[in-house]
Amino acid sequence: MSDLISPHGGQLKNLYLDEQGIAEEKARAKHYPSWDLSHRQLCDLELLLNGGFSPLEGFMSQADYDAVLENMRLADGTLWTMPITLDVSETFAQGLDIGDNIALRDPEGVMLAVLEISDIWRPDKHREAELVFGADDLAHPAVAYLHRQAGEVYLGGRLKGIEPPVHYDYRQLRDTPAELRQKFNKWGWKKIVAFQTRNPMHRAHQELTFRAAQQVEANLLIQPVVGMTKPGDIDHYSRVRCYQHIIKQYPAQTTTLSLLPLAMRMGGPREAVWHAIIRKNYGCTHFIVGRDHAGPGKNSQGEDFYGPYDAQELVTRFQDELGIQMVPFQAMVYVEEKAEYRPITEVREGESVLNISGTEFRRRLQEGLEIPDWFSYPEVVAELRKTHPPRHRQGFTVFFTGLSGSGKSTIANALMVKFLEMGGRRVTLLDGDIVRKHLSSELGFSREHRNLNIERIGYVASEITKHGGIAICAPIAPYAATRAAVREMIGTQGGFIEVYVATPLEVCEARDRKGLYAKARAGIIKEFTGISDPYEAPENPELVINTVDTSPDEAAQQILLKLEQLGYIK
Ligand code: PPS
Repeated sequence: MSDLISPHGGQLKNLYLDEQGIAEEKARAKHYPSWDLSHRQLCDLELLLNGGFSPLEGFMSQADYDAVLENMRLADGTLWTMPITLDVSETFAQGLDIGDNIALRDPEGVMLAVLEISDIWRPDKHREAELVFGADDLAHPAVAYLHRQAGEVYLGGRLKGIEPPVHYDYRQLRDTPAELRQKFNKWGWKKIVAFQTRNPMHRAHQELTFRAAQQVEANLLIQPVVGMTKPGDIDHYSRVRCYQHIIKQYPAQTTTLSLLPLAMRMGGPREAVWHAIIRKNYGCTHFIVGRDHAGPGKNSQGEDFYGPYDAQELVTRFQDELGIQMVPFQAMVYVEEKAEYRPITEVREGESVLNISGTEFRRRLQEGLEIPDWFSYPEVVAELRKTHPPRHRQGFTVFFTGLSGSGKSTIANALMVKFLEMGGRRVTLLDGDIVRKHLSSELGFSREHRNLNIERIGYVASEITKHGGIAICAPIAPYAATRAAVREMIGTQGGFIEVYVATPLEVCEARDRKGLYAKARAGIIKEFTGISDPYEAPENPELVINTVDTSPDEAAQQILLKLEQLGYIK
């Protein structure tokens, strides 16, 4: 382990062991308990080991954690605003002691580092949420992560690095802090202004970054986050292809692109200070902080978590001790008369200003509407259109739910035929009976088995949807929570249309086409939905159909009209 000193950015930690150290740790590791790192922990580990999080030398001790929460400083007083902790489950923590070593592994089981445990504690997560993110509100992605995903126990201690996490994507665009500093030295770059982003860049971003670089007479580093960003963001593969187009818009030799494997917390002001420290570690002298830096959006009351310039204010407060200079920026807008971008504060009276918000931009993508040239570059828009086609070219799932004998399968079959007649997308029918034969033949009708059955259907349907096809599912799916999970899984891939076939139990029972209700009443079939097992009716389905007064043909038509209204068919 060594500290690298460089003219760029001061002291840099390097927590990797030398060859001999690695061989020794590997030999000892067979006796160590192993912890499989989550995606977020993998991101944190990478930046701890390569010095991106200098001066940290491991996951935080309880003293550092408390000091960061209370004072935005480590226990020794060094400025640091974000807790970097290793959360594990109660089960894993049982039997661990201070002084123990644990092997930290990637999802394939490769040992990346060893943690020498110095602290074990159970954090008060409500306090952490309040102090770090300003609100214990699940609408904040990091608070939701804290309560829903993070383990109950934190382990602190020094790290001994074995090897960095592997990345197969965009290897030529990934640099460690030491590598980037070396490049800057080699290129003769003395002043470097860094730009952080988690979104595709359009003209306004190009203008803003270019002006920032001009203003401080510095070279420009575009350093987008490719670790974890806000749930729902555009995937980093698409974004990086966009950045590769954008980079050509700057004068040659002045600007470079490098990817940062950071797991963002969307922590606004605290996150801005943290980002600045990281950029200093990467050898930058300046850092752009714009409007609503690392903002998480609205809280559960519909209000912004942070003010638009809170981040700039907090960075200003620590400016003297940060060791990197903030370049604050106002929002850029397009001045129509002048056909140019300008910070909003420099717009003169009478000038008309054009702007397209992120939400409006996504809507236009989704609906295949025009995106004007003044807003973005045609190459960037084309790239995003490839991975985010308009709704009428996306896949979708029609998910029927309802009692046995309610008419789900009949309507599903009628609907499938209509889709086939229309052509365009491939169609797969996942009927209850078909699925139970091919995917779930070993399952019965307990709550656990039913849920498993629905999860399997959901998984297959999400794959079909992802690939642009149509999945029609027609299980009973009696439990609301499982249906919600399926909606969530499929909704990120394309459309999800829940159709509640609300035929009353008496009607289903009177029809009793398979003779199952009679058997259920006689107790021959146990756990029968509606008779001896529950059915939780959907509260907000896209469509409700009662087959008492609706024929299968009419029902199929209603669904087609709903799909048309939502934009999935055209
Ligand atoms: S679930 O709850 O969604 O997993 O059920 P599903 O896979 O749709 O299977 C329902 C079909 O299985 C037959 N069947 C039963 N249904 C409900 N409860 C019990 N105990 C039961 N045992 C067998 C029944 O024919 C259902 O078919 P449909 O098409 O719904 O009538």
